[in-house]
Amino acid sequence: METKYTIKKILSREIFDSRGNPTIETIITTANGVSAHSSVPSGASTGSHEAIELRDGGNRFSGLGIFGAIKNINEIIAPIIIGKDVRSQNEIDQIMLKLDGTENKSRLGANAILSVSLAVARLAAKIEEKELYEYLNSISNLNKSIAMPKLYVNLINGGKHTKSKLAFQEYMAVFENSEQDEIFENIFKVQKELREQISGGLGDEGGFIMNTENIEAPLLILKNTLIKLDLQDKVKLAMDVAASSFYKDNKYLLQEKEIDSKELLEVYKNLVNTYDILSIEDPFEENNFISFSNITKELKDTLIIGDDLTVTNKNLLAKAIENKSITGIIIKPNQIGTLTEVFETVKLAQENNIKCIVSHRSGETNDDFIADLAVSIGAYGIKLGAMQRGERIAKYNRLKEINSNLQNSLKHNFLKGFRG
Ligand code: 2PG
Ligand code: MG
Repeated sequence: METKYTIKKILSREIFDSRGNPTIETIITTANGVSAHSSVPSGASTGSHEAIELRDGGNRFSGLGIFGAIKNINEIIAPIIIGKDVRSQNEIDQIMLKLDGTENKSRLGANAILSVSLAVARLAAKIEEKELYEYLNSISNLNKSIAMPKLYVNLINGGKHTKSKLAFQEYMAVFENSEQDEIFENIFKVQKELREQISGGLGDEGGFIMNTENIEAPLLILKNTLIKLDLQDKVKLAMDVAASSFYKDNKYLLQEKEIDSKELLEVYKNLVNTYDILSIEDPFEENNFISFSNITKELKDTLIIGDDLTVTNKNLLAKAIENKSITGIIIKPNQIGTLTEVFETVKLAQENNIKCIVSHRSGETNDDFIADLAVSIGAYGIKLGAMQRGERIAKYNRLKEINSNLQNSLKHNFLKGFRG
């Protein structure tokens, strides 16, 4: 029997991401004519164990076309999913996993599958008249309540996100999760100050480009800026080194020198001694669980975060837990391909006290799903780039909106309680 929850139509089309590359937008409509959309992002420094992003190859858009993935949605996924109840997230995700039938989603494409998975969730929330973060929390099967994450603001871009010689990919300032209005103003102040000091343009994630290969220079400028603005007690620093991108033949190429993992560990120890570094992401190349364990053991006060190491995959996370390789994990839906699997990975992380940091990709759309996702799982943090490019701003603005919703409902609950 058809109800207001019955999926009636699924339509995908080509749109462009923030690098101007083709990506997918999917719009799903129910029997009563309500629809919701989603679109998928794309990485530049992708982990080699990520689920496959299906691209057409050939000449069109230098091979980056996604007509094949769109065809898979419209001709293979849609006929099976149409008629399902939009609230059956798990069932729909499982059907797509079965239809694909591969380990890494190479048949249908993780980009195709994810766009359907996320649009289904957004549509169900809409019909249930719930905020997306509330709905996600209710289906996530996690023991965490909703909460605002710390903001990881990527202020200086290097690595594969620029053409500069800076090997480390991201230098972030981490703003604590209290007093959101003050936080947004502090981000504004820091960016304004950096704009005065750095003459380069902006990288893929909206952070400034510094004309240097000195990996310490960004930390120094950030430290001095925070001191100048009297924010040194409220803001910590963090890095995504993305070490696989400067690793070759067992060596890391840093500032024109080849070093091994032991020497690289010494580099990190020195930096942590000099700067207030809260976390280091991907300090070693993506297959080296042992070097990750060594740094986790040595730098007890610094979070060691897996991204390319774990690629939001629960089996790789289990391996990282077994080896005590990390204390934090990056959660990127498009690394794994379905919302159900995202929740499974988050669950395993939370059960093992591994901090979750939800993250955008360097190639983004204006879709703000990850803001709701981060709040829904009570994530420790969220990575959204700098607060100065439209596709990043979309997510900051959604977080701001969620924050005022939460504050209003707190007030509301307080008043209700007060009135008895
Ligand atoms: C990362 C991401 C996002 P990309 O390495 O964490 O910052 O970059 O999307 O290019 O993989
Ligand atoms: Mg990373």
